[in-house]
Amino acid sequence: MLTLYYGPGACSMASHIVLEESGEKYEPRRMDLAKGEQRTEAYLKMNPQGRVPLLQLDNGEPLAENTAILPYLGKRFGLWPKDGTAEAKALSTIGFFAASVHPAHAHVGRPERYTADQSAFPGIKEQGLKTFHGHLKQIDGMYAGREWLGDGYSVLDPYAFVFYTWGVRRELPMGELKNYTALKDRMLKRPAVGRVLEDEKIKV
Ligand SMILES: N[C@@H](CCC(=O)N[C@@H](CS)C(=O)NCC(=O)O)C(=O)O
Repeated sequence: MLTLYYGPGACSMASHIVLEESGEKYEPRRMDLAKGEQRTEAYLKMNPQGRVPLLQLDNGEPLAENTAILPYLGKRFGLWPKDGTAEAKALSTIGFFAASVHPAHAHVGRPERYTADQSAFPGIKEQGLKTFHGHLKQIDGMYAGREWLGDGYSVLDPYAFVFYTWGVRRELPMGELKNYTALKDRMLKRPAVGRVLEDEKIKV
């Protein structure tokens, strides 16, 4: 059985949604990130980066990083393209999300990662928010004229949905992003998404 270590409202929500929709029995392990549960010795043995998500595979081995976990879950549950070119495009999108969109947001919430000089925090946060907002606009463009980022619903869409919830959390004018907001509304119609939002206590 798979075990998911996740933090409420964190990027792990994408894997949480996929697992909840899969119909397969899995063990959800909630982590209190504010209390630093991701930095305990036992957890760091599984994921030396001290981050969620972490997926413990059927054989007990840990798998870290959204860029690996989401394709793994997608292949397991039929939410991943089979064609080589489509797969490369999906990987390109996941790379953009993990390497650009997510770190932009980290500048807002975790400025201490980028400088020890606390007087520089406001500038880092402000620029991070601008960059993050710019990426959300890009994602809005990616949804223009389509329901899902791939040929059908795939693991890319719950991942995109996570960043929408972060935009709401940062009080960005998300309603202006019409295509992205329509994606959010489509996601909210999925019963598993409702269950995950309720469990993680996230309002969107
Ligand atoms: N590159 C990692 C980043 C994961 C990550 O930064 N997770 C955040 C939550 S969104 C976390 O665990 N933060 C806890 C911390 O920084 O202490 C991935 O994409 O899986």
